[in-house]
Amino acid sequence: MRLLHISDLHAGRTLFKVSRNQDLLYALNQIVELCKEEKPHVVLIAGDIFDKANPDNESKEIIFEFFLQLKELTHATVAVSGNHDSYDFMKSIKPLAKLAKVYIYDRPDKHNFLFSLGELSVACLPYPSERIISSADEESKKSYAEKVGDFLNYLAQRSGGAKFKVLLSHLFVAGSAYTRTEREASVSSHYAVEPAQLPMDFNYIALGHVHRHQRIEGAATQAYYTGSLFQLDFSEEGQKKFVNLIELREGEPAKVEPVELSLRNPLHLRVVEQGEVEAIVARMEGLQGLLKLVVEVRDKAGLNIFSQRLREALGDKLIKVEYLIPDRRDVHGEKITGRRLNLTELYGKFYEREHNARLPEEVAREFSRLLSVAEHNPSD
Ligand SMILES: [Mn+2]
Repeated sequence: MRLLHISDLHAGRTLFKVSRNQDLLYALNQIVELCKEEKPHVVLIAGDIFDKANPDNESKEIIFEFFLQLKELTHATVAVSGNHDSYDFMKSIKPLAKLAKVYIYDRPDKHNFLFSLGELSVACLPYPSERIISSADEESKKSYAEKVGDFLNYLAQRSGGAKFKVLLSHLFVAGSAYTRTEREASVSSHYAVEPAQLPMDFNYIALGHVHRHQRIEGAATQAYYTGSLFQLDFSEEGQKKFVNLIELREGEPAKVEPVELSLRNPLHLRVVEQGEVEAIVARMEGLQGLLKLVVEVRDKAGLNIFSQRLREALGDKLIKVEYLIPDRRDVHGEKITGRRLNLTELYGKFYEREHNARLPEEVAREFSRLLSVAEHNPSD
């Protein structure tokens, strides 16, 4: 039995008002080709299919077209809602999706959670919102994470006697060393389910929510986040993207093979000093993808012309320019204050005051990266 696990498609995602649907299409085409070659019996989609609760028409077209392509290549696709998906919207597309052999589980449901196909059963836990989890277990004073743990056990106990059992869910599991930025930005420890709470009854656990590909350490069975299909924002700069091929054989642990996706637009964040536009452009020329520049301002008066020329030279590749203005004083040594400073500038000033040194490029870069995580919250 062969499965393909993908997650976090985020159709309709934008970055500084630039649509990322071409990046998504580029990934989906690779997934379709992979299905042609590897012929998985079932495709698992672990949530965040759409980026917004009310998806735009283009995004719906892309997803429905993808579903139709999968219909020809697999026996079935099983999908759960993520925290970005609207339960009601996902419910509304269920009947038509079924015609494409895509079986959607729109919200946590103790009666309707099990997908079965031959030797395989898939227990589905769509994103367990706090509201739904509390109403399912009103009496209990347990924490959110404990209630989700109970829900998982309930599903494990009722997943029947199929030869191969898989859990498909969109939730946050604590304890991975590789998810710090995502976790700090978008999920608190309150929402973190411990790896030990993942039931051992499953041959494989297909997860969505965290955008970096990783295996869950400390889980009793093989549990993976496959992560987003393309770099969603600058916090994911440098990250490679994957989907998982899974081979299930009786009496053996699942064989998991991550398959790397190529990226249409890798993201790049660079800090540059205001100076010769041509020199900066030359440094950026080799970069394929989308670029955000943080400019250390040297000549405020020339800034307009500078950024205009920068935009002309770099074109659509440049999607955001931020300015870092150093502390300036007038002839009496008084600070010149003009417009309100942005956060990067404020941090630069803070750093200068604390360390009596100019903000180093690496630190500025890291600050800008963290800021971009916060601005695009919740990116998971
Ligand atoms: Mn997501």
